[in-house]
Amino acid sequence: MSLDGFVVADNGHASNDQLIKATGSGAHVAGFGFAAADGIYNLKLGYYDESDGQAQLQVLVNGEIIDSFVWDADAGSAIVDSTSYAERELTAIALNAGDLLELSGTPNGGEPLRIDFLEYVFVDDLPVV
Ligand SMILES: [Ca+2]
Ligand SMILES: [Ca+2]
Repeated sequence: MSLDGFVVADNGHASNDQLIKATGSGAHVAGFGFAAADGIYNLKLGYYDESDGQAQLQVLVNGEIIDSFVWDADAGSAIVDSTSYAERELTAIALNAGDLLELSGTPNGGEPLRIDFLEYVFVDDLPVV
């Protein structure tokens, strides 16, 4: 995984006790190569929608934006804990081995884009063309 502006931080609330967060203002990108088999996948992003900011995040595949959303639920606390934890699901995403997946976002206020995980679940084979 390449982290441009993100750092890995230890936090007991996160899975594996680790998460990534932005280190400053402006755009940040975390990217990694998709290493599993070609197919249709559902993606699930675990992150922390804190109450003291409205960060913005895009999910890209090979540079194409497939999702963009603002962290404006602000339902939980202003820090990382179980009340600020949120999930975003993207369904039926076609992925090929070697695709570049990127999380590109801008922190806001006291919300530094704390992301716990991005997982993918195989749904189906790619359609035959
Ligand atoms: Ca928020
Ligand atoms: Ca905060």
